[in-house]
Amino acid sequence: MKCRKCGGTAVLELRRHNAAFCAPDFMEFFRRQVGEAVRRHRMFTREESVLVAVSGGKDSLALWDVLLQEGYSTTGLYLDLGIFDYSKESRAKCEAFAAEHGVPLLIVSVEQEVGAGIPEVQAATRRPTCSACGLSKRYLMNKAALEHGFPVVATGHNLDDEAATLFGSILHWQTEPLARQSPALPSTHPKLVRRVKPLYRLSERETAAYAFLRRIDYIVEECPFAKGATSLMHKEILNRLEDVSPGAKHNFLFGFLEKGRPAFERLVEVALNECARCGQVTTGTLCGFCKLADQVKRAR
Ligand code: Q46
Ligand code: ZN
Repeated sequence: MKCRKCGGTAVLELRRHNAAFCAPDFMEFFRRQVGEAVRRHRMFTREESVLVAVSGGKDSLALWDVLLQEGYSTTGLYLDLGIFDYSKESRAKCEAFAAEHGVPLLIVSVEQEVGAGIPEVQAATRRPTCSACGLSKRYLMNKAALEHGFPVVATGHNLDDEAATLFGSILHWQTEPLARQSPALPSTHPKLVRRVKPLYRLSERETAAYAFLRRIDYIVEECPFAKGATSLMHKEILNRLEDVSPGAKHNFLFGFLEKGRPAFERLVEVALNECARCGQVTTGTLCGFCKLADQVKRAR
């Protein structure tokens, strides 16, 4: 197998691009894909400070690494979810990465903000764990960005994550998530910062290869609550499709973004208010996070 660019020995074959690359040319390809995502969706400029949400996993640390290499001004944000040893280890990976690169890392603890870590929140609210966790993460990312003056939060979602989310939303024809699914969500309210996903053009296999080649020390174990999650099943189904038809995932997601999403956007119109208690954006009177915190308080 030869590298498409230099003709040297390739280390990675990318069937959906009908190409193979040696290590340096693959990393160049990876950086270019991130650059293309940032430019195409006007995610952020070189003058802006970007808050990068990091979980200690390969995707978010690879994202932080690329943005640093490309000279963007970044700060990491680690949300401590209080999920047993998984949170301790993932936090240590983020702290080590920040120290190694001499970059700032903000740490926000869910326990301090909600009154309990995610496992107790789940027990108190009887909501599916990932739903309580996802709600808390979105809220705390936006809050941290507002408090520290960041106009934009970047997350490490990759092509596989995005295609699996799309697949799940389509299975149930969830119009609101379909209207919102985008590599770059603009700020539609002064208290809502932009949310962007610069890795959406790169597959999980590619971010893993990048992290490996860059010798990034990340947490390999998954969150214990990820086991049996439907999103993993959707990923598996899409991987089987990809095996027999390279490029299927890419076409599925990119086709939707180009042709499907605009139609859903027109269907959904939401009026945004400020939460009566915390002042963050909500569609009701009290935001979902404040309701969650109330439930936790009552259960204690
Ligand atoms: S951290 Fe939270 Fe994930 Fe764990 S509880 Fe579910 S949503 S699986 S990315
Ligand atoms: Zn609130």
